[in-house]
Amino acid sequence: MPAMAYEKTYVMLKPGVLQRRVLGEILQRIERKGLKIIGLKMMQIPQDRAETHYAEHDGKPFFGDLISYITSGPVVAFVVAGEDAISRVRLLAGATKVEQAQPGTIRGDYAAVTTKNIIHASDSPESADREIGLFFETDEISEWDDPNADWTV
Ligand code: 3AN
Repeated sequence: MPAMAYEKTYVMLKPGVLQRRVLGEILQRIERKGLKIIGLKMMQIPQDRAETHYAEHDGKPFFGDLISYITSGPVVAFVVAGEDAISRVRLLAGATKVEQAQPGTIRGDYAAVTTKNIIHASDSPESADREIGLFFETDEISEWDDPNADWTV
């Protein structure tokens, strides 16, 4: 198994989370896992930034729906840090396609439609750097000392 690495990842709860009043439940799953929230905000994403964020999907049949959904209301965005944070949040999130998302995962438990699959989480260190830079200013991220580090590393 490759060595673990301290990572930061960009996590975004899509519109629908606020309307459904499930923000706390989803955030709790990330905190309970022992990951650290080091950035947190609510925002309405402008169209052009949404297109930059999802640029790899430009031209795919679901691109228009994806952009209109992600800009349809406020999202709640996080920078999450911890050992192997990228893959751990992806595991908590579950598979992209809702019909493959296992019960017990966030998508498996909260999403019925793939385009509206409730959560975004960076898929690589390169994506994480790019996405954190796209949505967070440096002074919006606060690293903090963790007195519970013995439980999480
Ligand atoms: P993930 O969010 O799991 O990294 P990506 O990057 O392939 O998955 O897809 C980005 C977003 O595009 C997904 N969260 C989902 O909302 C949407 N999406 C991806 N594939 C499809 C699809 N086949 N049909 C509809 N929407 C899709």
